[in-house]
Amino acid sequence: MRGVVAFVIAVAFAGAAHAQMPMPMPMGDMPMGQAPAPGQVLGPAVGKGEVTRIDEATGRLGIRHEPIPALNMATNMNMLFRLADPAMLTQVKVGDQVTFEAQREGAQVTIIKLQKAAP
Ligand SMILES: [Cu+2]
Repeated sequence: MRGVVAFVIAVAFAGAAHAQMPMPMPMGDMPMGQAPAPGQVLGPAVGKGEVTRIDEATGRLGIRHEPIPALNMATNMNMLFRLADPAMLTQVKVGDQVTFEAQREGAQVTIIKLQKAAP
């Protein structure tokens, strides 16, 4: 397994070097912006955006959201959020406009309140 992982990383770096471009930022556990210091929690803060993904396997919700400076996310981005309550996954569908409250601890951003935006 280690060998496979090393191989995949080597190929990814080779590809990036060849293209003379940085590796693309993976969606999910690595939201852009500086993470708070260990143990420090940012927020909760209000955000809004559009649901892009319902990930039942991991219990996460993909949202393309507007900037949330209080959570060190200063640009629009499409990312996966943890959910304080897994039942939130069943309350929305892809394409819904939502508002939410989220807090950030390290790289993890967790939605603690989720609401469909008024049409
Ligand atoms: Cu974000």
